[in-house]
Amino acid sequence: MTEAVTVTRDGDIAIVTLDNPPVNALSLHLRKPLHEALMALRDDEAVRGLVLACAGRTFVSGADITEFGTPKALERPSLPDLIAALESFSKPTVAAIHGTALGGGLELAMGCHFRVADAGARFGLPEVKLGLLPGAGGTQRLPRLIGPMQALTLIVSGNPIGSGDALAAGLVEAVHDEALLANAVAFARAKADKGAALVPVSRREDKLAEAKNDLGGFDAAVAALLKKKRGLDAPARCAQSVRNGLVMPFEEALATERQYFVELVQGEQSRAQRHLFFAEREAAKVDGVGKDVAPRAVKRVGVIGAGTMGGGIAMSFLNGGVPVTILEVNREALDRGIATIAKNYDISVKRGSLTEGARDKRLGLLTGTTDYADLAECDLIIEAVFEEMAIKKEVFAKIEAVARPGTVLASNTSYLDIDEIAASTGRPQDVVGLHFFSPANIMRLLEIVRGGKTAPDVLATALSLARRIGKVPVVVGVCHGFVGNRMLAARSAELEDLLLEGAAPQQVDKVFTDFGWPMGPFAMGDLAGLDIGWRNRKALGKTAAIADALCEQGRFGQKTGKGFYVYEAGSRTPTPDTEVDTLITEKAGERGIERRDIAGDEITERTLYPMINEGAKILQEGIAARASDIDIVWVNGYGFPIGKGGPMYWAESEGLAKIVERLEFWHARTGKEVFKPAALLKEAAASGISLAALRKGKAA
Ligand code: T1G
Repeated sequence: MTEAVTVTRDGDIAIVTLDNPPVNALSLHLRKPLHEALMALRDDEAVRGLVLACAGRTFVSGADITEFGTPKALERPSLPDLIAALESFSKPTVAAIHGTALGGGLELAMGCHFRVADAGARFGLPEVKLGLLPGAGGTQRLPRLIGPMQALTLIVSGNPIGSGDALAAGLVEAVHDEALLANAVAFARAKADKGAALVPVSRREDKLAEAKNDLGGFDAAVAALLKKKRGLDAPARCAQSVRNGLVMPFEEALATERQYFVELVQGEQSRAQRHLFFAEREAAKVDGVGKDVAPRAVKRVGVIGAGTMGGGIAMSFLNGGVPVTILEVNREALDRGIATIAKNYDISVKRGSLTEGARDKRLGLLTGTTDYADLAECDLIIEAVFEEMAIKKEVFAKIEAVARPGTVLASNTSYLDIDEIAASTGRPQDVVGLHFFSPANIMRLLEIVRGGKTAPDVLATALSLARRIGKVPVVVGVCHGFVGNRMLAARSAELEDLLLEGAAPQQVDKVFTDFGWPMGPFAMGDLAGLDIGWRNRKALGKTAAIADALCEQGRFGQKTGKGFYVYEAGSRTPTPDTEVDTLITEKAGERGIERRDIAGDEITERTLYPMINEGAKILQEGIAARASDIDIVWVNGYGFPIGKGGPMYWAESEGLAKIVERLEFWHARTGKEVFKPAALLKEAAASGISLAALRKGKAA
């Protein structure tokens, strides 16, 4: 075990180097020796300045999240103790930052008088993503360095900024392309030689002045930022703590920040969001695909189909800097697809979320063709054509005819059997499912569908490519709908009957939005287009009384201005429509159904509980290796509220025994399969062992 803290000298400048792999988190075994070193160096007269640096790939990435909820987190010296020690120095202290200075790592660096960064460094306070707020002075010191408004945005979003933005904002004093440590030492020495007055960040007030005089403007900015954070406690606390710094003395605002932190870290939402943090990393650990399995090199990707999905998938790769050859059946379809991609980028440029340079760079990576032969140079080819097995097989035959040996052959199918597709080729080991979620360039989830013969290095390639383009990968097994869509079908199974029996679309949707979903199933159907489900049902010989009737009237949802709701011209806001209520009443009457008032709990029990039940069946069958993988699918693919940790995590807090009891009630009452409790769910409920523990990491 290397020393967590080493002190070396460059003349009269002391260099304190932290080394706590893999990301230099501020674990207790690091905090203790660091505090001792700082106190010794502070009083050492031979030392005229101090540089705080890190070994390994990154500067401090924050507090050690694994310590939260354990005595170690509370054991001193705490992170605030370390920062206080730094601020007690009467000689210049300089943080030398490479990699990512995040959370407590950035807070530690702000305890120094100065910060010097490597050009590739990134800076952020991502605590809000863990259901927390920066609890070691971040909400007080960052505003003093970059101003309250910029600090507010960075803290409430939790997103990092690069070294250029950090320099421009005043977060760092210098940025270097190389020789970071030597430059940091020279910076410290120059400050020591100059003998300039050293003002700790906590004593700097000038950047607060403007906001102090315009609290109304600040509050308006807060309101705008919190709009998208509905139902979450941490963002509001982050904003309140920054505001406290404008109206309270520093020490009082700091103490209040600590109080907010203690409240949040003990709260259910932070526990759920910390669960998701580790779950996302667990999901990338796949049976038989260890670090020894090297991914295949992917220099260019072929995308077949330039429609909504194909275009979005192409953009996902372009956004990650991966060159794309996109193919369509004819020039007109190809030009339309490429024009849509360009238009989407133009919209981002207009919104200010993309520079013109970045747009041009991404479009410069895109090549279009109508000739399969042009795909020969691609290392991975993914098809996003019509969801029809015969068509998929036809396309795979064409791909196989041109693809080099070793090229990965992927399908974006949402439901279909990857093994059947693979068996139609002569190279099933190269075939994998890459299920993107619409809009593919926005949604972070990527279901990697592992066929029976998919080679381990093909999975490694898919996992590595997912990370490269900023997607969250989850490896799933082959079944109809894999993990997400299979559970979505279970969640949707009762929707029609709930309407026929007495619920209104807006009532059902409100139960969902009150739960924390971005929208309810009927509004979602209107957004996606009711005609898609209608076409799928017809292909499967299935019917849905109300949705079919709406489609027969041409009410496809937002795209036609009417669906389950009506939409004023140009508006996306759903308005309940009495015509729909009349239609539902008519359909119920035709079926002799006596309509009744339906309580919210019943709606939850007949939608979310079958979804949990299907998740347990998926675990039982090994389609998902872990319960937490299912949580990652739903949070990143369908907007399951992060403050509830994902469906399987939420089910444990809801109580498995209660869920099983209610499923058995509805199963007895209706006889429907969707309510028949899964054996694994009953086992977990009866034994008190969590689903996570019962199925931890066991693949099929
Ligand atoms: N604590 C403990 N373990 C951590 C960790 C952390 N802060 N960050 C990462 N790990 C583990 C991770 O679980 C994985 O473990 C391994 O390190 C590599 O991580 C007081 C309270 C730094 C950008 O939220 O964003 O400070 O799976 O796979 O892709 O105000 O890790 O190998 O066993 O993600 O290169 C705030 C969280 C904490 C940063 C590197 N800080 N980390 O990404 O590697 S709260 C964060 C990250 C706080 C203060 C508050 C990323 C990374 P394993 P990885 P990566």
